[in-house]
Amino acid sequence: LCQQPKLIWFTGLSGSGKSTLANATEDALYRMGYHTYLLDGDNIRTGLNKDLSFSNEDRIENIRRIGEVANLMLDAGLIVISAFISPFISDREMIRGLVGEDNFLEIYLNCPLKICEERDVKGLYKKARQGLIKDLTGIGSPYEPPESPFEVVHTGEEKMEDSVERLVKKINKKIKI
Ligand code: GGZ
Repeated sequence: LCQQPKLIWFTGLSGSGKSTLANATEDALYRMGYHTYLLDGDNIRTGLNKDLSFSNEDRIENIRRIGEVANLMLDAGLIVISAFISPFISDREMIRGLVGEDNFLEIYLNCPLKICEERDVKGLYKKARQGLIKDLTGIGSPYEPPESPFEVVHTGEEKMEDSVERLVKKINKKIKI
């Protein structure tokens, strides 16, 4: 194997930039020759987990299944990147335990709710303020930030390219042989 399999776990609010950053990070690692796979809403919540809602119970099940899938991919030797809100500490800690402490690189996208709400790419925050969505994370449903993540990115302040460069350097030290 020419890489050390790791699970790079992005967590943060909707609109904090998880997908963008995860995609750019994967791109950079791929160009460095690493064999990567990105798990995100586009390939999980539309397929494997399309039966799940945004209730607490279903979010827990969502993250549990993603953890199991990621763990299989680690067995296959991949660098796995995931981009889910994953709002609960207990679920993220469960995955850390599942894949092993050393293999779990938790990256917290720390972005004020106010900025996520101003971006409101999908109009979800507006709908939540109108009462049309009751369980949007940050409004009607909690988000528990990591206590000691591998890295924190202030996506409301730092330029995306700078964040990616910093992350990739730090990740590279953990995955290179
Ligand atoms: C949170 C929601 C909700 C509710 C739809 N709460 O910004 P997006 O749109 O593209 O990404 C969000 C995505 C969150 O799915 P996750 O699987 O990452 O969530 S969790 O880890 O909590 O299970 C958002 C959209 O789905 N979305 N309704 N009520 N996000």
